[in-house]
Order: sequence, then structure tokens, then C-alpha cells
Amino acid sequence: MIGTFSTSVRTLSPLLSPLLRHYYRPPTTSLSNHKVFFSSPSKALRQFIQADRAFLQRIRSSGVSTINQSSLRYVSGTSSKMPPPIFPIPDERANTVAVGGDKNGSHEGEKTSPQVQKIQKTSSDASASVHHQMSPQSPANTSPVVDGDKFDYDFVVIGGGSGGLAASKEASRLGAKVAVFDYVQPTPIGTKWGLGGTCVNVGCIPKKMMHQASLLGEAIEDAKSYGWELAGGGDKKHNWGAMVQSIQDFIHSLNWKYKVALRDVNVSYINSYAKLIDKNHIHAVNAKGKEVTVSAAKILIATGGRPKYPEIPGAKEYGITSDDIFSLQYPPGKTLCVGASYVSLECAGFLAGLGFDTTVMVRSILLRGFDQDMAERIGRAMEESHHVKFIRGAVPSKIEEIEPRQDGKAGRLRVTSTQNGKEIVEEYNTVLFAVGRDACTSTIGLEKAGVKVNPDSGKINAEYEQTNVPNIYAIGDVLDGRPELTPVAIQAGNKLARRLFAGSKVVYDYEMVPTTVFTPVEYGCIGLAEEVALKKYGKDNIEVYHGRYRPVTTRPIAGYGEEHCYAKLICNKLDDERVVGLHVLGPNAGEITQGFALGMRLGAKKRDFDDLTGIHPTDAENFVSLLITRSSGVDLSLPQCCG
Ligand code: FAD
Ligand code: NA7
Repeated sequence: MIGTFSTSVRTLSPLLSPLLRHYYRPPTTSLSNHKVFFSSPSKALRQFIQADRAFLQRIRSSGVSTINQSSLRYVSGTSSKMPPPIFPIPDERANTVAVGGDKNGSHEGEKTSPQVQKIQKTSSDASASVHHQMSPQSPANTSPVVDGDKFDYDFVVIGGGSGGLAASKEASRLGAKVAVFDYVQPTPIGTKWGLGGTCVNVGCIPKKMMHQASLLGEAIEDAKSYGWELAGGGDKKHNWGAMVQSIQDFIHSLNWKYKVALRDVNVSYINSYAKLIDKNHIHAVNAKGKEVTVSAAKILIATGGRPKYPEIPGAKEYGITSDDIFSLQYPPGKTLCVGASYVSLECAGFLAGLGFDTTVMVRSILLRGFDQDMAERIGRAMEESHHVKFIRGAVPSKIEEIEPRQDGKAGRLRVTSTQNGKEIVEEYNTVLFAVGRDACTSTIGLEKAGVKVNPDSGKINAEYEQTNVPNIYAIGDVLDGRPELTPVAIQAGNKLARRLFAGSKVVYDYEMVPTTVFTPVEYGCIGLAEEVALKKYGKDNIEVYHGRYRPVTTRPIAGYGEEHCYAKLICNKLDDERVVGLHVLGPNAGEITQGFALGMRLGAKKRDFDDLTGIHPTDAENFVSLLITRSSGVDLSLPQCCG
């Protein structure tokens, strides 16, 4: 009855209250207060289970349908009463609806797949939301039986980033014998970092902190409007070195915590670069050249991606990327950010906010893949409110060194570029390339194990995270056609581990994923871009409700960003104005979008937004009063406060 073990510890954590409180560390606040960290909601239960693997086996064979206090009592023999299932294991054929959930079986932004199903909520399924399930015949619906006798490990994960760590810990909690290989190859200028992958070391976390550092600089100006005076009447001054030190200290504390977390759940961490030598064997080498070969029943590829460099003279010698900027030992000075990706715009945004002369070189459009109306609004906001310069229709062709970078000081670089056929030459202290990322798949022996990659993208095509080789799986940024985001990698990793080692059939749903671009005026979105909705449903079937708004949460006196703050809902008229896209440009757009994402995933319609009572005064309340339609052509003026 291993299948009955399917409900994960994490899913059950609400049942195990009061053990399971969840504290969180606000990502935007004090770097100096290291006291409050994420505390795992399931720590007590995890320790309990990990303490006794034999006990875990008894749980698996006992026939209990879920793990909670009463079932643990039953398994441990302190109670003879077999507990009733709290989360019933549904009969998928009798008790499910197709993804999309509406009458026609279609759901905005979601692909209807015959193999992916949603469980209907039952009255006893009180705390379970909709889950996506695999049909029994799906190839990745593998047996959870662990083949530990034949192999060194049940599960080996290559890559200790967001996805790999999540999957490895969850698999180990569920009783598998697990190892994680993680190794960081230094950048061309020698930057390297610790355990945790891109997000923690050179991605989301330091990026958000530098974004916050730049917002705080603006807040100092704003504070003056509220009567705050700087001591001595002096101007604010930013210290790059102090900021980098604080951020790096914080990251190092996280690297340490990740190691401890792996040890806590008995995952072996091997700090070596790993390659497949066949479908069950991995060979790895550490920084000192020490080699190890291990075998595994199941293998997960979670090696993520690394920034690309353009193939132009001087790019690798003199340029840097997002892998270097967050630990740069000197203030970057006058900086050219090449590329118009979200990484480029975010870096340009915080550099400008920190006071550096910043230019973005755009080859074609801003933010390919995002709503283009919003992308242009972001560009205007960066230009007008944050003095970021844009060079459009240009690509660099050569970087030359005028003066070398030294410890504590940026160098001087001459950048030659081509703009609309004309050559332009300009001097910068730093050139940061953000021209896309390569999946780390070309040097890990995939071909030896027979794993196929898409030759165009170098990424792995893996439905339900299973590659073409049945015992080899892939998650995170190496996956072809999936959003490259940390929560996506984590969710997919957790769900995969539960399918592999606890008989779960729940798959991760990659549609309707919210995200935010942390430019100085933030941009949050979920669902379809306007141009995609128009193409998908036709111009006559789409209505756009939109409005400008005055941000009330920041700088109301200085009028921060009020000419740029904007909210829009894209609605499908064919489906009773179901909202298929939500977009917001304004302070704290990430927080706003996260909140509304739940409604969007539950299929909210325009009238649901209209019926919602706003929280006043907030920026998010603008979504409950969007009255102007794009089709009316009415000019968007700024509303007055309070009705
Ligand atoms: P990674 O986290 O990249 O981890 C892969 C790990 O595998 C790395 O440690 C790597 O060194 C290691 N590795 C690779 N090959 C081997 C090998 N052969 N042997 C051993 N180890 C190996 N996402 C968000 O959700 N929000 C954001 O705000 C956000 N901001 C970002 C900002 C920047 C600048 C960047 C670059 C990314 C950002 N992302 C953001 C994306 C996010 O960081 C990634 O989607 C996420 O880290 C992907 O996780 P992963 O597990 O696939 O890979
Ligand atoms: P993206 O989204 O792949 O964007 C790359 C950007 O760099 C894009 O603006 C490109 O312009 C530009 N680019 C690419 N090559 C060059 C050269 N040679 N010169 C100048 N500009 C160039 O990269 P990210 O790193 O932001 O994101 C990676 C993924 O993370 C992405 O898929 C998102 O889903 C999340 P273009 O538009 O092609 O003209």
C-alpha cells in the first residue's frame, strides 16, 4: 500500500499544528537582522521520521492513507484505531474533471491535456486545493519501489540549486537514499560561490537586495518630503563595498544553512562536478581532482543555466555578467548593460538607482516574451524616472581595454557597437552582458546515457519531468519550454520526488505562473500578454480594462512613478469576461501579483474583481475599480484619491 503514502508531509503540514508554524523573512527588509529565517513547517515530523527509517518502512506497509498524528500513533502501536483517510485517494476516472474546469473543458492559459487531470474538491478534502494528476498510464507515473540494494543510491541529483535541493530533500524525507552533486565552475573573471544554485547566489536573492538598496536611496529622498533631515544637511552617498559585503555575508549564511538542511534529512552532499557515464552511473571530480563514481536507480538533472557571452572580441576578457555583479569588489562606475532581457533591465534599474551612469543596449525589443505594452511602459519609466539611457537597435562588436580593472577600482573600456548600420564608440567602466542563458547540458554526459536535448536550445524535453531515458528526470532551467523561475523548479522538484518515492500522481502545472520584473517601478504579471490574448481569441473577443493610478504606498508627496503606474486586466468575452491576463506596473507589483494570482488560478472573472472590496489606501485596490476599456478609447487620466 505504498501508494497510500502519497500525501506528502508538506501537504499535511496544516494538520500537524501546532508544531508547524511558518515564519518568513521579508525579502525587502533589514539585512542586518539575521534572526528570523524560514523555519520548515514540517521540521518536527521530519526529524521524527528520519530518526527511524524502520519506522518509515512500517508506515509504508501499514496501509494508513495519510501521515498525521493519529496515523503515526496507529503505526507506532500507541493506538489500535486505523485512522480514516483525511485526503481521500481519489478514483481519477470517477472523480475528476479535465484541466480547465469549465464547461468546454478549456481554461485560459492552460493547455488541456488528456493525461493531466484535476481532482474535484470533495467535502472531506477541506484543505486540499486543486491538484493536477497524472493518468495511471503516464510514463512518469513510476513505481515508488526503491531499488537501493542494486545501486549506491535510490536517487542522485546533479545540481544543488532551487530544483535539485527541493527534490533531493523531499525524496530523502520520503525514505529514499539520496546524494546531491553540486559544483560551481568559476566565471571567466574567477567569481564562484557556494551551495544553493543561481537563485541564492547570483540570481533572485542578491538581485532583490540590490533592488531594495536602490529603492532605499529613493526613500531617503522621499523621507525629506516628510520632514526627515540628513545629519549635517549633507547629500546621501552610497557605499558599494558595504552593500556587497552585507549581501555576501547573508548569502554565505544561506549556503551554510543549505548544507545543514541536507545533513538534517540525510542527503549526501558531494561538492564535485558530475557527469553521466551511462544511464545509472555518474562520475564526478572535485576541485582538488579527487574522483568518485556512484550508481543510482534514478537520476535527476537539475544543472540550471549560465549566462551567455556574445562572440565578439573582448567579451569574456573584459565583460562581466549577472554571475559577477553581485559580488563585484569595486563600484562598477559607468555601466553598459547589453541585452533587453529582464536580467539586463533589473541590473540597469538597480545600478541607476544606486547612482551609476547606466545605459541599456537593446538589439530589438524590450523584454521579449512579456506583454509589449507593459515592456514599453517599463522602458519609459526607467528612462524618465530613473535616468537610464537606452541605445536602441544596436549590438556591440568589440570591447577593448583602455585601463585594467584593479582591486577596488573599475577599469576603462572602449565599446564599439553597430547601430542601424553605423558604428558608435563609447567609453564605459563596466560592460555587463545579459544576452540570455545557456542550459548546462552540453558537458554532463547526457549523450552517454542516451538523453536527448533540443538541438536549438540545448534544453531537455521532458514531459512530466521524465526524459526519454525512463530512469532519468530533469527539472528547472534545463527544461525546454518551461518558465525559468525558482518557485517553478521547487514545485516541480517536490512533486516529482513525491511521484517517484511516495506513489503520488500529482504533476506540476506550468501554466498561469505569476512573475515579476524587479525594475525600479516593478512589473508583475500572470496569464497572457495582451498581444497573445488577441491572437489566441481574436480582437473582437478580448476586452482590456485598464487604468493609471497614483501609488499610495510610496512617495505620495514626491509623486513617485505616478505617471507610470498602471494596471490592466485582459478579459475573454467568449467566457463571461474571464480574466486571462493581469498586469501591473507600480511599487510592490510582486506582492500585488502574488495576491491576485490565487484568484487568477481559480478562474476569476472581471465581475469577481468588481465585486471585491478594496483595501484602502493601497495600490492593489485599483484592480477592483478598473472601468475604462481599451475599446472605448477613453483617455487615461490619473484618478483623484478616495473616489
Ligand atoms: P540552478 O539554481 O541554476 O542550480 C543548478 C546548480 O547545478 C548550480 O549550483 C550549478 O553550479 C550546478 N551544476 C551545474 N552543472 C553541474 C554538474 N555537472 N555537477 C555538479 N553541479 C552542477 N527566478 C525567480 O523566480 N525570481 C527572480 O527574481 C529571479 N531572478 C533572477 C535573477 C537573475 C540575475 C538570474 C540569473 C536568475 C533569476 N531567476 C529568478 C531564475 C532562477 O534563479 C532560476 O530559475 C533557478 O535558480 C533555477 O533553478 P535550477 O535548480 O534549475 O538551477
Ligand atoms: P533572454 O530572455 O533570452 O533575453 C536575451 C536578451 O539579450 C534579449 O533582449 C536579446 O535580444 C538580447 N541579445 C541576445 N543576443 C544578443 C547579442 N549578441 N547582442 C545584443 N543583444 C543580444 O535572456 P535572460 O537572461 O533575461 O532570460 C533567460 C530566461 O530567463 C528567459 O528565457 C526567461 O524566460 C527567464 P532579442 O530580443 O533577441 O533581439
